[in-house]
Amino acid sequence: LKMSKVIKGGTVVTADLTYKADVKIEDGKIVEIGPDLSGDEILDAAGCYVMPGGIDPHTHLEMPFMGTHSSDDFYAGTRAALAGGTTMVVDFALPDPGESLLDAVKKWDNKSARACCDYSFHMAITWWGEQVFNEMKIITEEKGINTFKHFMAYKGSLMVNDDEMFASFKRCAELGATPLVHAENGDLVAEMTAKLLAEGNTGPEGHAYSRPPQVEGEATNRAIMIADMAGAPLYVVHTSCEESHEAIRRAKLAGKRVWGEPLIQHLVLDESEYFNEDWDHAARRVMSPPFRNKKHQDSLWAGLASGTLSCVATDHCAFTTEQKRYGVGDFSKIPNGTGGLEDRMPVLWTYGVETGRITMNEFVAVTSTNIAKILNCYPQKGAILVGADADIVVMDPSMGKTITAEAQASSIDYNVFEGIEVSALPRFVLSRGYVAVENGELKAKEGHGEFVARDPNATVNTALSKWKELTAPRPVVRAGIPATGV
Ligand code: DUC
Ligand code: ZN
Ligand code: ZN
Ligand code: ZN
Repeated sequence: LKMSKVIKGGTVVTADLTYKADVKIEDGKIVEIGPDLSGDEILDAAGCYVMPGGIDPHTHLEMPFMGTHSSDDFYAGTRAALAGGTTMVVDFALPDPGESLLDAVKKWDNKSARACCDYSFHMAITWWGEQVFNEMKIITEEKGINTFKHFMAYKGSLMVNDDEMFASFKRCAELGATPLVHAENGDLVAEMTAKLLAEGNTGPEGHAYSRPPQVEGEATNRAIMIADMAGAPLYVVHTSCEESHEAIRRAKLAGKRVWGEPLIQHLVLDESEYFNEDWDHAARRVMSPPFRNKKHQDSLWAGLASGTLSCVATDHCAFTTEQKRYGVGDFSKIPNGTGGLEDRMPVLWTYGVETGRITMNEFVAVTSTNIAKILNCYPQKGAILVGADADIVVMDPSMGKTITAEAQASSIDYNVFEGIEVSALPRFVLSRGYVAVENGELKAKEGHGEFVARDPNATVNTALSKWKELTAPRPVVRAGIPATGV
């Protein structure tokens, strides 16, 4: 006899429906949805919303970066995820320049063995050559990775140039993969940084001065046009400003498959954080892109409501205060990154749903369902449907808390959302049927997480015709010799 569980008495909320129903789970999958279900174990969801578990499409766990490693590894990071109702994370396998993509996957396989929730990988393209071209096929067809990330910033380390991006985007289109971009103009950032430092502007606020919205808007627009020529769709990570959002809106209206991903940090925190007199306070909030002003925040919220922006992520890349202090006297040496995995769902609920900026169904769409579709793992993930994985968050709007670093699962010594009150928290979180949060108590299990393989995406190949059209042989209209001579 199988052990079954029933989530009882709650309101099911999906990206398109809200209705009262019980949800029955066996062998890690949803087996029945309906009224008055019975089972071996009952999880009382009275007064709660039963939603697909969150998917964070953008994390950097134990990432080698800026002379150090991000502090939350797959164990600490996925515990934090589960504590906040996120049941799947997508991290970036990052080859060193010259390194085999397959070796990078092996490294990330090893790191992720400790994961407490399910996970997948994007593959970063940090260099270009025949080997990368060839290995992209193996990565897509045999390793279950159909997304490739390109850094347009971090000149001298992770950055790729336009010709490399163009080659990689064309390869993505051929393979049914989706390119991702970190869109900031790396050349301009490098120049701005050098000028600021030369003028003695060495504090954390210099980081924000060096990366204004223009560098993001320019790079976003450039990546969109390159993707369009390559016949590939495009996913723009951490869209933080109106300039970038505007380029994405324009592309969508022109019929291009382009998606934008605001971070919970950019939706809620603003640039005034960098002008705090406490160096540590400001440095802890240094990330790329930097926090923006209220005008940009309003733009991002409007994008979520209208559907021009698709997914809310964290870019979780946590560094301790000690690591942040590598940048004392030179902001360009402050490791870039902030945490957020544990807080994304409750904070978005509080600032989005509670305020009426987005509906509950839109909340589910932008925290889970939309990205599951883009990544091609829907409805295994991102759905409350019979046959789907039982990755479920039972949100309780009668639970609340003040966010503190002291109570967090993340391993770092501060929290950028410190002091913020959230108005809903998970009563239960299920990871493929395993109860990882029970009545608010975290019971994450090391190594429970499994890799989610994602097949090539059929929607990508439909775009290939564009590249074929652009490269079709052109008519020779006239021979190159003038009739009368010159
Ligand atoms: N931005 C960050 O802030 N950290 C990690 C990488 C990135 O692009
Ligand atoms: Zn290392
Ligand atoms: Zn980035
Ligand atoms: Zn990132």
